[in-house]
Amino acid sequence: GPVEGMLATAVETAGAAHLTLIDPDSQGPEAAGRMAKAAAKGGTDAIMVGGSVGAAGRALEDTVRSIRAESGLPVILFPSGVSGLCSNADAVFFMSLLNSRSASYLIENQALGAPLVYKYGLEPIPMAYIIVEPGGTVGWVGDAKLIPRDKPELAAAYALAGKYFGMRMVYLEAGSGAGDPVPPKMVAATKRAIGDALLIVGGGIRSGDAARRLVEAGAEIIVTGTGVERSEDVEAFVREITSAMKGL
Ligand code: 1GP
Repeated sequence: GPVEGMLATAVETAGAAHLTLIDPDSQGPEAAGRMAKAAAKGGTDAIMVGGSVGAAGRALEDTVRSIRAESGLPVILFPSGVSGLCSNADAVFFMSLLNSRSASYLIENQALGAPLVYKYGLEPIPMAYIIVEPGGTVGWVGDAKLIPRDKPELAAAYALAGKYFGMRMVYLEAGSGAGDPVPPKMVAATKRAIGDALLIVGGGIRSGDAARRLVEAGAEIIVTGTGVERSEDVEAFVREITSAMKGL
């Protein structure tokens, strides 16, 4: 699809891509639009919209509308369940939380959501979602059997299973606001395992140096949420991350 193709092209041309995560529960639609516009100026490639709690309904739709209008960037939904879908986004990370203990996050929400993805005309981007320690809110909500930080081979095994299921993207998640990002060794082992599938890494990335270390280890798409939300100067923060990680 067009959004997946755009991300693949960004990775091919710049070596890596950057996604800004905006949680509709953290600010109003107008502020979300302003953040997205500044992030676009800072070089982000697309906006992810989602959150574990309260990212649904009217707030979600209005946030997506404002982001698209202000930034001109594609919006990719990052849903925690069926309620994280809406009709005015461009695409959806159609993901399974592979290390969840709960059928709900492995396949049930996906089955209930699939007809809506079709009806809304959203571009589904198949993704293996894997949560690593400490895991944060999403680890708790998603009932994840967290991958220990010193077991890169376990992350790589889940990721390879996702690739064999046909998922074209793998997301290693440390949890929003994590003290430290996913360890570079785990990123490297995972990238070696999945070959041409795209590797997304997020959670706790707050500096250009951190983003660069992860890209050097094999990450192709870097996600930042909290850093953007807390930043006084969103454009400068995003520029720090994107300039450190692109063209390596
Ligand atoms: C959460 O990985 C993302 O799904 C972003 O994490 O908020 O720590 O940037 P941060």
